[in-house]
Amino acid sequence: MKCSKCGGMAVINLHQHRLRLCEAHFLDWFTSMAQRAVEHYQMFTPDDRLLVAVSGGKDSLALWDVLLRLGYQAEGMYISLGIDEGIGYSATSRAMCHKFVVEHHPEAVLHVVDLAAEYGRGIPELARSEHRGRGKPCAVCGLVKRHIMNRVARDGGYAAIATGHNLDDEAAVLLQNTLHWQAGYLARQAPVLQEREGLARKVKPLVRCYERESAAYTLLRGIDYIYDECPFARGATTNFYKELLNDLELRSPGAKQQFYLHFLRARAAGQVRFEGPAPETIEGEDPSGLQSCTRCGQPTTAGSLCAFCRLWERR
Ligand code: Q46
Ligand code: ZN
Ligand code: ZN
Repeated sequence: MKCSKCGGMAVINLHQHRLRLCEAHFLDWFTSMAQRAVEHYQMFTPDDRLLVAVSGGKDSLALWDVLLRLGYQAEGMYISLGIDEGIGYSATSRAMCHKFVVEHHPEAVLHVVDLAAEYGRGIPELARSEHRGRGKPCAVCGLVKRHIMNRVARDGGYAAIATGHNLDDEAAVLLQNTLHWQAGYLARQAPVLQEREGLARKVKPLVRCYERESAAYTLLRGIDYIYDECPFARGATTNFYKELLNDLELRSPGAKQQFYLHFLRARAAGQVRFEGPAPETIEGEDPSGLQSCTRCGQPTTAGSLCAFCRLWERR
C-alpha cells in the first residue's frame, strides 16, 4: 500500500477520504484536520488561552498534543475521580497525563483536581449517596466534571474548554438523539457551544476525525495512554450506537462522516430546524431562568444551591 502523497509506504488507509498515507503525511494530515475544524467553526485563535480536558485516554491526549504542536496556548486539566474498581483506573489515567507532559511537552501546564482530596469523596462514594447514581455513577460523574471544568475555566479566565470528542462520539450521540427525536439536543449538538450565563465556551477540534485516526495518531507519535475504558462505561448505550455505525461504515465507507457533517451543514443552512425543551445545563437542569448558586456562584435553576453543591450536603 503506497502513500497517496509521496509514494512511500502507507501506514493507514482513510477509506472515507480515498487517501492512503505514510507516517509523516498522516501526522500532518491529522494535525491539519484539527486546525481546519478550529478555523471552520471559529473555535479560537492563537491569542486565546485554552483549557484542554484530559482523561489520560487517546483522544484527549491526541488533542492536547496537536494543539501544542500547532502553537496554541493549551493547558491541560485532569480531574481525578477516585475510581479504582480493581484496575486502579483513576491512578493509571492520571499517571498517563503526567507521563505525556514529561515525555512530550515538559513545558506544558497540567492542572489536577483530586475530587476525594478536595471535596472528601470520589465518584463511587458520591454515587452511592445520591439518587442520580442508582448504581450507575455516570450521571453524578458528568455533573461533577462539568461543574469543576467550568469553575476552573471561569476562575482562570480561559477562553474555552477543549474536549477530545471525535466524529464517532458525535455521530453516535446524533444517532441516539435522532432515533429518539430529542429535538432540544438536536438543536444544540455542535462543535462549539458558546459561552453563556456563567457557562464557559466549549469546543471540540477533533469532530472531523474518526476514533481510529486519533488512535493511530497517538500510536505514531509514541503517546502512551490508558487502554482501559472507565469500568463504569461498560455497556454504555453510546457504545451500542458506535457499533451500529461501524457496521454501516464497513458496508459504506464514509457513512459516519456523511451522517454527522451533513447534519451540521443542513442545520447551519436552515434546511432542518429543531425546537424542543432545552437540554441539561451544567447542573443537569433547564437553563431558562438561571440564577447564581449562593455557595459557588455557578448558574442554577435549583434554588439557592446548585446541584453540585447540593451533592455534598447528602451523606
Ligand atoms: S468517567 Fe465518569 Fe465516564 Fe466513568 S463514571 Fe461514567 S461518566 S464512564 S466518560
Ligand atoms: Zn507520504
Ligand atoms: Zn454551587
